[in-house]
Amino acid sequence: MDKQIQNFTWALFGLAMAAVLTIAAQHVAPQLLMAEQQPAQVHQAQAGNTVQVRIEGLRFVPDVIEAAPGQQLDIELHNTGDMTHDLVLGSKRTALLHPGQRDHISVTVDRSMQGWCSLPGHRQQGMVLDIRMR
Ligand SMILES: [Cu+2]
Repeated sequence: MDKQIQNFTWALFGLAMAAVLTIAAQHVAPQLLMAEQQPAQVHQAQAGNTVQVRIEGLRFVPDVIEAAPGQQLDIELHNTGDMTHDLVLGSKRTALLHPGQRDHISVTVDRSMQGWCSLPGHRQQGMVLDIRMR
């Protein structure tokens, strides 16, 4: 083979390998993160009290809130991470929160439901908040 064509072929091969590794890393990394995830932190919501929820990395803490059916849930969300996040819960959603920002939402819960962060990929990487009935 001509030397130039050979070099070009190797360069193409290198690019293809880099692309494959990049795609593989994007698909495998979230699973590795999930595997290392800490156990759920459960909070018992009491009527009339605001539940303080922090964002740490790609996680809501607590990430499980137990409430009574029909209870009004007041959530104060504090983004302590270093990326922008929000929380979608039922028909409500917080503002997009930059690092350090807070917002408050109130939702009346009558069934178990799941909230999540709407930023691309965050929900898929486990950024969810489970509301359970007790
Ligand atoms: Cu997020």
